[in-house]
Amino acid sequence: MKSSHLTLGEFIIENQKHYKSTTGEFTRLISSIKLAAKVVNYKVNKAGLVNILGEAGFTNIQGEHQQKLDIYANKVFMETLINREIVCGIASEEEDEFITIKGKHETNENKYVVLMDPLDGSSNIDVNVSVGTIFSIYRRVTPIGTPVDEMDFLQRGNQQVAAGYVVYGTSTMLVLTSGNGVNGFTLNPAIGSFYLSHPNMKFPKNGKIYSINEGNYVHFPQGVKDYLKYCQEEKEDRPYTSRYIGSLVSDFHRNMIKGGIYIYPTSTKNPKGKLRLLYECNPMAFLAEQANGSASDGYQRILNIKPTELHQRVPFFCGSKKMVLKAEEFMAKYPEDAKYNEEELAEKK
Ligand code: AHM
Ligand code: MG
Repeated sequence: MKSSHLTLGEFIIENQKHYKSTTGEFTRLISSIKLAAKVVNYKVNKAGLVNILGEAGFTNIQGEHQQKLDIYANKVFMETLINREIVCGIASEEEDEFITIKGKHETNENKYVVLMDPLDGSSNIDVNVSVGTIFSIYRRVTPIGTPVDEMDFLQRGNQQVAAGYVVYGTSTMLVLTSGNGVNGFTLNPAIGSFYLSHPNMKFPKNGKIYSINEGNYVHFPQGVKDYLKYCQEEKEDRPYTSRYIGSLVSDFHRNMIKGGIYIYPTSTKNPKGKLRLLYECNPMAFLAEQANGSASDGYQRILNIKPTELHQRVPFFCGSKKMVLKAEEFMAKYPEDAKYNEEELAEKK
């Protein structure tokens, strides 16, 4: 079968054949995410037409304004996963606590937990700029049949079974890894199916795009300032191009195709960074590594960080391997800046 004729469903089934002891649970889980993504896609694309734009008047746990579509997307993903009883727990950027999913008879025999950012970059919706959904899947560590525990969610990113994102862009794509490379599927809206359009996606080893909110420059740590100066220098293949959408999924997607680095560092305004380890950085880091890229907090591999809380934030440097390495070289000159989460670790001890 030609790759372009392969749907996401068929692709998963074909690839499941390679795993022994498969129960079909994973296939059903991805198919639920796919379904929820199609529902959200429909709504996102109608956003200009219906009265769904604007802030809903609530704030999430981080005190940020939630847009109506955030709430909608959260509800759709939650309900789809809960109603189909295919996971035992869910944690979402939009929920204060994780959700335990009970089975019909109060027991739940499922082994996966899902963590997600249902609609990332939602401040872009009002201006018709691409947004995305990010998800991350782990096998629970507590016994099957018992209620899930926080430790099922606070696993290192290197334990992820699968991760992916949906970008609601000029076309809608679902990009997925289950630890065997990264594949991109484009939604054919006429038929409602995702087709394999970008098999085996890879970051170019090096790139010429840097993506960062430079408006925060004065608040950045010195290592980041030095790296930015390096990007702007007239030398060798530099200056690089600056491209920042302000929508992680879209910035990542472009950089994976063209070669580049995305940075959301610590700053005096956000001393631990802005992005969340569990809902944003870990899944994107898993995808990046599976696509020959790299992801770091400036000093260490994102996927090795031991999470201490659900809504933990970390600085994020992600993209083409050589660019991330270079940024780390600049950061290494300021080792004291690696201690951004020390106080939190001390509190946990
Ligand atoms: P969100 O989860 O509240 O949407 O925030 C995450 C987003 C990322 O998609 C994006 O890269 C970043 O925040 C933009 O932040 P800023 O406006 O500070 O540059
Ligand atoms: Mg987000």
